[in-house]
Amino acid sequence: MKAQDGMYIDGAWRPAAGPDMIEVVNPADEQVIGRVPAGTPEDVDAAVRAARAALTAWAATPPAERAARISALRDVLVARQDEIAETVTAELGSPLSFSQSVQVGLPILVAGSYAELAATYAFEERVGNSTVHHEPVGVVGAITPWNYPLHQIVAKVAPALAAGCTIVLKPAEDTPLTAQLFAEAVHEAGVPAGVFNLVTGLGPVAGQALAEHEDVDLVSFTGSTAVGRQIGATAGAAVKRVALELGGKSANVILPSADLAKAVNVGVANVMANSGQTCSAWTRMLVHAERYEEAVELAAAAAVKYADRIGPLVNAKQRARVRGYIDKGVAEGARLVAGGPESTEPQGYFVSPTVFADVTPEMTIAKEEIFGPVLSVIRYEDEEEALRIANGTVYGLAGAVWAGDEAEAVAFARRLDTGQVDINGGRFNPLAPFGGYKQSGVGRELGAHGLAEYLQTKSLQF
Ligand code: TXE
Repeated sequence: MKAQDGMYIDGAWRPAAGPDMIEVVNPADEQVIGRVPAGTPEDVDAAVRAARAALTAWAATPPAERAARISALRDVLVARQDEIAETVTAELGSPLSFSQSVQVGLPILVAGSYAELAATYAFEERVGNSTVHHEPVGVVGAITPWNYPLHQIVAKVAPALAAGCTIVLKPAEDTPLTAQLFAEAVHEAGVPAGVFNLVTGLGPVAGQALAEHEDVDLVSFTGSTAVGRQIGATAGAAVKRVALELGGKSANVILPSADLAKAVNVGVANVMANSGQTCSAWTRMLVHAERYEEAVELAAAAAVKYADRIGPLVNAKQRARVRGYIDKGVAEGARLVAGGPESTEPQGYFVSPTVFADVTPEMTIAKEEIFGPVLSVIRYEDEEEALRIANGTVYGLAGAVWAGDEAEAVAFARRLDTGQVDINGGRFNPLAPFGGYKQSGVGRELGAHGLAEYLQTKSLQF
């Protein structure tokens, strides 16, 4: 695979400060497909200085012109979508059709929505005798994970550009090639030098240097709760803005009046998509006792069909982690009805689509984010118990409610402590805010709420 051997800083690819490289591995066959430089604090510092130097001019650029650059960026992503999808598949392992439709398709929609929002957002408003100005926060440090390599980048960079911020991106070390293609697209789109900068590297080195850099005004992080906690603490100590999009353990609540087969099949598809490496995945399926066994059978049958359709997990560490959870599920007494810790593939970091029945809310697999193709089916006796179980987690990122009547599902969804709920299946909306209640995070991405994360307000009274 094509790989740049430098960092994209101040509008050009520049040699990295240090000699170390990171190997990029294809998780489907465990072969090395490229190498990118491992950034040092020196690289991060150079990128932050470039972003700072570009800030005043970009912040003063009329929103319509910023919108034109984001629109051009979207067009380049469209023009290069096949190449990007192939790269995502090579370094993450997701099937090519999924890379095309979701991994690249969604960020194209998101970029388009921010081109529009940048042009139409009320950056200035009159409130009583005041004028309120929504101004860019400043230099943004964006740290992104590997599970949706392009989407996670676009969900931060597009609103930051729209707001008039400048950016330093540190993408996940597992998927840096997609990030390099994104940097090329930014360049092709004519975004001025220094407005967007890319430093590849390891989390505890380049990521930490960016999160701790004193000239970064806002850190926007998506990843594990453990690292998010640390970044939040560092930002708190420095009194700087932070946005955290962390883990989830979302509930798929199937109410007795729902179309059971549809709810179960869509629910299983949701968990198996991207091999379960989705923070918003509906990993706990809640079914009424009366239809519980029927649901378990449907779920097991549906899961088996994904055996030769899902990709591998991103790396050996994630596979070991997911297998560890499956072993724990068995050890704690859950009933394995599909899959298991092993895979049928001779090579690659595959795990079989797995379904557990008789899962109770106290079990580890019902409490912790597994981040693999593993579904827990949980029984409830009445609606109040379903609500207690659904809300009985430290997380609150997403979820689903199914009922025969939409109003019934909506009423239940309003009682869930979670940031986003799909009613009877739902449909992706790039303008709907996405983010966590409780320990799933701080702040929102997407739409006008996502843009507001990158703004600070100034009021003038006269
Ligand atoms: O995450 P990390 P990992 C969850 C999921 C998964 C687990 C571990 O449960 O199993 O996290 O995944 C950078 N300072 N999610 O280990 O380490 C790192 O380089 C600054 C949920 O891959 O948090 C990468 O760019 N940055 C999730 C990013 O943080 C640091 C998506 C995420 O990596 C750093 C991914 C440090 N000290 C995992 N350490 C979601 N919410 O979608 C690492 N990083």
